[in-house]
Amino acid sequence: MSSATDPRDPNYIASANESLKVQQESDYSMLGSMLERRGIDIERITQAVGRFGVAIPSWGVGTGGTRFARFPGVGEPRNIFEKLEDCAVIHRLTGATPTVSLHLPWDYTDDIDGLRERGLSLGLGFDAVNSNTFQDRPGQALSYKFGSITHTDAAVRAQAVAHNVDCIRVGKILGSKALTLWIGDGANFPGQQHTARAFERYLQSAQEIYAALPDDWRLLIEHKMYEPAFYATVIQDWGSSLLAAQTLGPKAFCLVDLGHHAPNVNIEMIVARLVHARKLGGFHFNDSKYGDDDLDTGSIDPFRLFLIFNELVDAELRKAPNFQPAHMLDQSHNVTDPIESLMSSAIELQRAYAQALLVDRAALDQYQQDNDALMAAQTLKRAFTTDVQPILAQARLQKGAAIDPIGSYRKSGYRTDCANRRPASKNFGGGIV
Ligand code: PSV
Ligand code: MN
Repeated sequence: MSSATDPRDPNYIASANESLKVQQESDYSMLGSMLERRGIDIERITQAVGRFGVAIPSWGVGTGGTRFARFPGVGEPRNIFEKLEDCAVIHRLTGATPTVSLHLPWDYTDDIDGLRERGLSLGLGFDAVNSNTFQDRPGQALSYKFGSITHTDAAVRAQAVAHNVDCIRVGKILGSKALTLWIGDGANFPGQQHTARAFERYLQSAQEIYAALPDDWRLLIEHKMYEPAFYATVIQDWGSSLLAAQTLGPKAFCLVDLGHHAPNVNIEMIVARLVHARKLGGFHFNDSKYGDDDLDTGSIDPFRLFLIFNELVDAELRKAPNFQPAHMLDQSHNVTDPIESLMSSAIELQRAYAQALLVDRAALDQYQQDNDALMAAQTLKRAFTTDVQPILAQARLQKGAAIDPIGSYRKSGYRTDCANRRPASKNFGGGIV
């Protein structure tokens, strides 16, 4: 595609910004004056937002599906190199997604060095590597149908452990610093599995994986209440996850995927407790209405997202020990262009972060101290209802990204160009779990 319309080209972005700049500057200065009256320096918030980044899941740039069907999108990436290309578009336009999180074996390539180089040349780094022992690969010796690292058969466990160790090998070459361990192991029927022994087997296998971690790596343990196991999952909630992280040692942390809880669970409370335990390792951000819906972040319940960020900002400001959560998206896009959904989600995270930074924490403390429930709630609402859009756009503008990422992307014609360059493939990797 010509550089004049290539969304990865800084000149294209600069020209797309040209017509929006005057309005942006006026909106930004108006918001700046309003915030000044509240004792807030807008530039400080803009700088913080500019530093916020979230990793793109490599599997997120393809069209997802449900258990019923998948309707492929046009111009989908067919391999990890093409996925990186799409991730670069997202990062250039938003300035908010500097890293990619890989999923193996979906993203296996013989050319890991080449992949690292390609990432570098596109301005992308690599975040946590996700292992996959929840499905079988063609030619695999033993099946994961009845579990992987918690399987009753030691040989299956060894195979699954070896895969995780291989993920560390790949991640080391790429410059990753974490392995995310999510397993689908569990039971569909009461009695199918000895629940205590399954957890003991988990710890035993996880210890072997943990032993292979370099000193500067972290193991991120991801829990999920159900699916694909519909009666009991081995690491079903943050309790099991925390027990495992505490048993394994200082390099093990808990990862919170927003879609992995029972309906109505207070996720911000879980976040606060994990911060307290010094074991909050990171997030898989997405949104949901019913279960693990993997909808775009902030699309269903932006207030919940804000409340999570309220806990994160609180922890950041009081310099909570061991607090360095990894931010990653984990979404499935069935009816939208994945690039647009991922851009929108990255922006929603920055929005929630900016809003949480606006909370008047001194006032909130006092209201809490005085048991003034109404004013405490109002203090949060005041921050949440502030339209921070000009801050988000300004942070992008300052980084050479787009004032209007989705509008600029649409005008560029990138997707049509991909449709021409990437004929439809039936073999796009990535299931929906
Ligand atoms: C499981 O539902 C999950 O959230 C895990 O993070 C997987 O690695 C990912 O989805 C993709 O299937
Ligand atoms: Mn996840």
